[in-house]
Amino acid sequence: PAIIRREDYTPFAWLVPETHLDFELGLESTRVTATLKVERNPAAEASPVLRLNGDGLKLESLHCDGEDCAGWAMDGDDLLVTLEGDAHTITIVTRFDPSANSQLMGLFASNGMLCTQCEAEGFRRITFFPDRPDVLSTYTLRMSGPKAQFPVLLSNGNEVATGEDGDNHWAEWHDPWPKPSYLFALVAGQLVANRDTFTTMGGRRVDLAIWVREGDLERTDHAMDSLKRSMKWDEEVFGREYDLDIYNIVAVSDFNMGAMENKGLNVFNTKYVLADADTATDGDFDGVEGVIAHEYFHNWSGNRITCRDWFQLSLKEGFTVLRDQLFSQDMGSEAVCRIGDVRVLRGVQFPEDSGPLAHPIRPDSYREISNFYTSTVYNKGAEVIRMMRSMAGPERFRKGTDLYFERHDGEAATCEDFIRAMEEGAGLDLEQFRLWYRQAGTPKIEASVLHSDKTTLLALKQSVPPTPGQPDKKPMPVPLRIAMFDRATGQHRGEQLVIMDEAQKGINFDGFAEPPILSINRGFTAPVTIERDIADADLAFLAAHDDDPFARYEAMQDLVTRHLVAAADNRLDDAAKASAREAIGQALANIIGDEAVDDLMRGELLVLPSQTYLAEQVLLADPAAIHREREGLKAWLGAELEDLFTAMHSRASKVPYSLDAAAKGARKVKVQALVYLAAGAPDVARAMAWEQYRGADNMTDRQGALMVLAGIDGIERTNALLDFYNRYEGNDLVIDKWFSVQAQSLHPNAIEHVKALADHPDFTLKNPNRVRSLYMAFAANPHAFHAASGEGYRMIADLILQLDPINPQTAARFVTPLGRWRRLEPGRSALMREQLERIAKADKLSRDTYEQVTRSLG
Ligand code: BAL
Ligand code: ZN
Repeated sequence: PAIIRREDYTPFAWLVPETHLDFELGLESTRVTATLKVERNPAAEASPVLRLNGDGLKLESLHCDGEDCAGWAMDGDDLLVTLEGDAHTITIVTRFDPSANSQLMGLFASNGMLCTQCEAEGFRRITFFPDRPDVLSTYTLRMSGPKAQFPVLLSNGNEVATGEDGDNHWAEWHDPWPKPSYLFALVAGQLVANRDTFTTMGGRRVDLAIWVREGDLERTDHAMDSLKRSMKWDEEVFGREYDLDIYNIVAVSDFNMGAMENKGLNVFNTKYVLADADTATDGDFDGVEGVIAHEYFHNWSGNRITCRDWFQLSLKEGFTVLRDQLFSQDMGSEAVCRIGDVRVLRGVQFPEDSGPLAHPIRPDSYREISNFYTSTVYNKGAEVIRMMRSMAGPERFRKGTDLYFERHDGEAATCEDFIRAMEEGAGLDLEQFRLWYRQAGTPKIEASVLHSDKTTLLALKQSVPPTPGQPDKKPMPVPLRIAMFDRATGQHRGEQLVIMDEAQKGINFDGFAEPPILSINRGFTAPVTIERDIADADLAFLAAHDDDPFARYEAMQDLVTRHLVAAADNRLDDAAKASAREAIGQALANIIGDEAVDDLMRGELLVLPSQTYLAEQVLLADPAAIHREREGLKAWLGAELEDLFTAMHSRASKVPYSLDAAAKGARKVKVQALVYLAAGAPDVARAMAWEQYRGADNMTDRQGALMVLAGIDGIERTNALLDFYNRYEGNDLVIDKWFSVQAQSLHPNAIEHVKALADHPDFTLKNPNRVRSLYMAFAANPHAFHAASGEGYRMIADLILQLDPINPQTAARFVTPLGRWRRLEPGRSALMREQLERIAKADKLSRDTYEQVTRSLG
């Protein structure tokens, strides 16, 4: 497959001011008549050839200005039409079978309904079209079909006419806002709506509707509430008002992504719409709120201003992720949200940045754009814009975003346009900062405090590691919030923002009689790794006393990480291990007993660094050794602090269910207590978890207890898994949890369990949520996936080969866990690589999987 390069961008030779679509709908056969008004683009180099992208389409007929079209040819899947004049009307008829569309791109059937997904290049599976984001067109659509089968007919914009024709009915929709084809959407099916209204700051009344299958209606209130809060927040914080009279959301159970921001008609994975106490965890509730907000915010950052080309994806995604993060922070706890954001970044993006798939937030080339919907583009993209906000401050940042929205409204813009608006609007000099868009890799900052008499020097060093295609890097501007704690008072004298923009830099501090304690990258102001020269006792001090909650969390993580990395590397003798465990145990005991900390934050402070994060800290990781030490520490802490954990669990169990922060925090620390006790006092944990399971009046408690029970052999394990399945049979999203809990379990037979689950009648490769629930959970299982025999790697490779012909986009996502081979100890490294090579040799691979496998081996 061809490589597409950012530097090769040229504007499209033709404009398509109007697009008329007529859909004759059928699950097994849909006919589309597309009428495109085209005219030469004065801003582009003239070409008589109009390239209309297609993907697997069958052309039934083609007319130019009402006549048979003389000059046309196929170029692969694309249709090339040669045109003499400056303006024409092209009419194209295509027909396809939505029920056979297992890729879930374009128009597909799901549970008897029809639904579209067009980003990034799905529209070309519906009709021939310049399927690129810089071709904006005004869409008018007519669709018709059997009324009994498709009683609800939805598309972008406003419904302008409806009618009946025997057993058929039809609807016409018009979207007044010009948009690229990737934002087109159509839905037809048997759906019911949760309806509400929102009045915008300009007084426009907007009819809101969330469309679901009939039995799901009662689980849509949280989504609706989240939508209204998002609309209000975007007005207040970014000055953005909604611009249509209706806003529709449709939930669909077969979906590759989390959701899609189609103009006026968002299509959502059911996972991010449906939530109630009985079936959704607190994490699920937060997920719904965050994704509803994200898609809504795209209406401005993505739809009103879209991307010139797909290399600019972070322009809309990074910015929109930042907007949804700021929203969630305002809705809940700022510190806890920030910790969650950083956990995702470290768990997914940092490994991506240090592996074979590393790329800048604005990539330079791709073969299949679906492979670049990555944590780098999304989450690191958000961090990059967050750094601009930290440097400018919220008010100047807002001036920058105001200028961006005003200057580029209605355009297909670039990352460079955004940076320029920030420079002018927020008054920042971003010349060197542009490197964040060009360079991949996570910068490393080394920090040490040098003290003599009364002078203190903070010595900082920066390096950016080499990544594929980028062996040498330049230092980038890294904004670091820093504070120095005085040992005499236990306080710092105010924090400062240091922009570390060189390879080395020294900063002087006066007036400390003793060497101060460094608190650095407070609030995680920069997406970097920090290596600080600091004693364990000072980390313990910061874990107990830092006034920045993120820095407190960070100190605790550092304390544990250092110990586990050294222990896994066999660098600790018994005495050193014992004293490190004592120190960690004391720090955890302080956290459990600290009344100034709320439970939501306590729950974060108690989480041990993940195995992935620990593996990232070393050049060649031995997953078995890391696992052994991490579990060993957990067991030691569980046994040593058994009374504290049982008391915390008992206290938190008295808090009744609600969605307020105190109740969510109580549920979080209950699970944490069970996790430690399961490792250190399994009999106690089994009894407590079984009691929690049986008494649960909400999914957080129930799933938390099930997760613990799934890892401990005993009749309770069998009973809980059976009860959970029977209780929720038929509820796909909850049965997904049942699969995940078992696939992720540290139970010694997890591999056998996963194999059996793959043969379960409820398992199917056709549903991405179900595939992920079993196999993504398994690939994240630190024990089973890394089985020394290589069985775990083989199972993921088997899955990729089986799934690739069905759903290449989802199959390609499973290559990532196998791409870690260069960072593993030699035995596992060879076994993992062997599986990548086996996939690479397969007869027919999709473009998606081919690209990821070759890059991973590269
Ligand atoms: N644009 C694809 C889905 C999302 O990021 O919202
Ligand atoms: Zn998005």
